[in-house]
Amino acid sequence: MRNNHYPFINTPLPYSYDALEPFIDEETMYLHHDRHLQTYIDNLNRFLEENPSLQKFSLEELLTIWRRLPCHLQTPLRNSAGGVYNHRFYFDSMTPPGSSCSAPRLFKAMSCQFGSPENFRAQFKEAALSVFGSGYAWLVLDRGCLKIVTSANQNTPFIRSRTLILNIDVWEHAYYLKHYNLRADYIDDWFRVVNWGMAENRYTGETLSEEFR
Ligand code: MN3
Repeated sequence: MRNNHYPFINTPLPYSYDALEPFIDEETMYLHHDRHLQTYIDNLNRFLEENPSLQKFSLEELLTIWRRLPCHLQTPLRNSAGGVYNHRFYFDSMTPPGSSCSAPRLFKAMSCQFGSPENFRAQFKEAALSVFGSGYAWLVLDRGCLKIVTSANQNTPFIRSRTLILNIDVWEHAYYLKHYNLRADYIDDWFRVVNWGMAENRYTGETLSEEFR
């Protein structure tokens, strides 16, 4: 189900709440999707109710136009639209363990860019660990180069020249129930459920339009 315009609804996860066990636990997935993401969706809808001239924009458009709005509207829109986009992207970036397709072209590019997929993994983990407080680590394609970037809070590294390929939510609510304060263990477990097929499609551009739900 695609839902990319006001009024936003919380589309179901593409797998069951317990599908990522034992790496990401059912309760975390339920709370993260049905409570945390729902709150961002509610906040975004409320914001757009109060600002009807913005209702015509898609989620991605909202993430690019916020800078042009009056100051007092920028932060609430950036937080709520970013919270919806980043979470959907995160949930779509995972798949039940053992079910992922391969990503031959992406892995080849990783080997060129980072030396090897293993080096990519180490650098990505380091970046995800380096986020102070709440935020995300991302793998992006920026003008033909794979890059690892981080973002704070619900900011999105969403600019025209970039293709977003993967993200990991490192807010504590993403892992605290199972991994407590051990973010490194959560990152290792996240790597066990990465949807490499989705990442490959994003990298090659095959589902770009589908992403814009
Ligand atoms: Mn979250």
